[in-house]
Amino acid sequence: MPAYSELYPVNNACRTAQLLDGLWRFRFDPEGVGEKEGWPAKGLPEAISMAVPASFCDLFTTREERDYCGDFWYETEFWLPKANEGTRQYIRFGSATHRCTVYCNGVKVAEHVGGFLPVVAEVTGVALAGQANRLVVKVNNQLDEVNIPCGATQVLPDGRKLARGYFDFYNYSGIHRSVWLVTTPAEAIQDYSVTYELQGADALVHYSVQADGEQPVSVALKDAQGVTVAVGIGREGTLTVKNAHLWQVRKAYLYTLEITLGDDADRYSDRIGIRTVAIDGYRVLINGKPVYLKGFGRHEDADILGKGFSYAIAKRDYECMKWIGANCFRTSHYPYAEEWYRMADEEGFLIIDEVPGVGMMRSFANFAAAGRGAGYSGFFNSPTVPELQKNHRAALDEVIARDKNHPSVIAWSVFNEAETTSEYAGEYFQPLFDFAKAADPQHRPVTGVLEKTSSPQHCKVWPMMDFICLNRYYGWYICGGPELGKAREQFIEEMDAWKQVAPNTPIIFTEFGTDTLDSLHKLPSVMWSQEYQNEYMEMNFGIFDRYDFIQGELTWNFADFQTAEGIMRVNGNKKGIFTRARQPKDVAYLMKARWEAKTGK
Ligand code: BDP
Repeated sequence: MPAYSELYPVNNACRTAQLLDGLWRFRFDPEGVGEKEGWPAKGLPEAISMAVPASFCDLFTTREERDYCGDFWYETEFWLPKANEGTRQYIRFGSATHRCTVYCNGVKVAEHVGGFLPVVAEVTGVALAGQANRLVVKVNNQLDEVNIPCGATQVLPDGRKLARGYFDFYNYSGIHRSVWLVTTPAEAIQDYSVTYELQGADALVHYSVQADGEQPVSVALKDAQGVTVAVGIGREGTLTVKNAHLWQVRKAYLYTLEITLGDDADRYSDRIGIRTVAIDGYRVLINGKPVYLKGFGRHEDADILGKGFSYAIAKRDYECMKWIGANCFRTSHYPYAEEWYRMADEEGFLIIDEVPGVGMMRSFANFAAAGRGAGYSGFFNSPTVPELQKNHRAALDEVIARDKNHPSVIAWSVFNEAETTSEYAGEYFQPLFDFAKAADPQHRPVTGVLEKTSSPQHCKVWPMMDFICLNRYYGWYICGGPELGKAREQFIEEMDAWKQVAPNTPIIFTEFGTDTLDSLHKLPSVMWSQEYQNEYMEMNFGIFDRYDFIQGELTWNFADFQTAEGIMRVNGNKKGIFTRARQPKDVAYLMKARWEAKTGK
């Protein structure tokens, strides 16, 4: 478990949560002089204003600022009312990409590595009531091979640094998610977890609460009408829910779990959904019933905001995903803002929750190498791998702590397109898979996402997976355009090989797609045209329908998204089913017709 509570901020009689979002002060620090010059205590000299939450990148008008790589600093102030004395106070960042150091009134209060999970800094005793408190954050967005996502930091002839990801999304950076000032009682509820068992029409909810001190804990479970349906006493216990309303795919039902410490010393409430997840042979079961996964790999990505969270964008995205008949998405290639999961809980969407284990193949265009099956760079036999593994494990630890109670989360994805063909990769991943399995109280399925080189014969990691995720681009990176027929044959050949080795393991396609310009129509089709995107999809659907053990199709990508510049990217990756402005390409209607008709297999 991370050293701090991952509980999402709430307001109630015992706790407060105040958003610190807005315009903060900001400056770049290319020489890394901030600490030496005393910025944590004195504040940032010659600062400009900066939106929080947002990526800083697309707010600027020069290339140097947009592509800035190195240290950069944020500053704001906050007040603690005098009435807060006797409480504990925390500053909680939804994320800071990719690593940060937090200072309050000049005192270092937290350091965190990893750009897509919360950072919690306790400021009790450092922040003073009845005065403005200075909050200064140093963030850094360099890439290397010991942190995830992996990449390199190149130094240009003029001395500027450039982040070069071994991955296909822009290295958007900044404070991407909301920042909260949280107060709790001195003795507080720190965490809770729930697991479920279905017994006929009833359900057992096993709960466990972590809290400071020795005070007794009690819990109450309320239904959607606010009626208490079960109560429990003690830090661990089982609630019996008669005639339970199950949380179902695209038909969510949420109960509220209310936790009380002592005689109202602290309270915490959360919405939970009663459901089970299991793999049975080649089927994925939710509440014991098979479900065929339909949906997307996505990105946190939008015009201007970059990777900054916006409820408006998330709302539009859920409406588009509902319209098209989807039921699932993968948080490719990193954990998303917590609000995404809370909304999925409400909408009944399924989530494959991925850590930033991406870029584990040394190449600036590894999507192309991976797509063609040409990748091998000796990535996992480097001396720095133990340090990488430590950070990778920490990300799994933190994401499971953060997301373990979401009914929407059905699986953990440990990596995307890692170089899984060497013995070293097997040694690297086995402990991570074991860890993820053990750390999750619900023991959800654990998986990873395989590129083309990771074939059934050569991949060392697929036997560790509860279901196998494949990214395949037959008809795009392999045999595109006039060779679509050949692509189909090769695709069948590969699926037959999987059938030989793993006929009883579900296979989920987690990527397949074509770059498509919404401006391009062509009869007959050419690659990049909307017509070709349709033909490619029809070919892929034909393959998916041929095999029983294919139990899901999550296409790449929900929407067009920004990447690094390059000759294979036209201002970003255009494999969206929707444009970056979230309007449907022609293929969206094809997918809607298929997904609305397809209820299972
Ligand atoms: C895969 C990657 C994904 C890329 C995609 C593509 O997993 O991040 O964006 O290919 O090439 O290699 O579009």
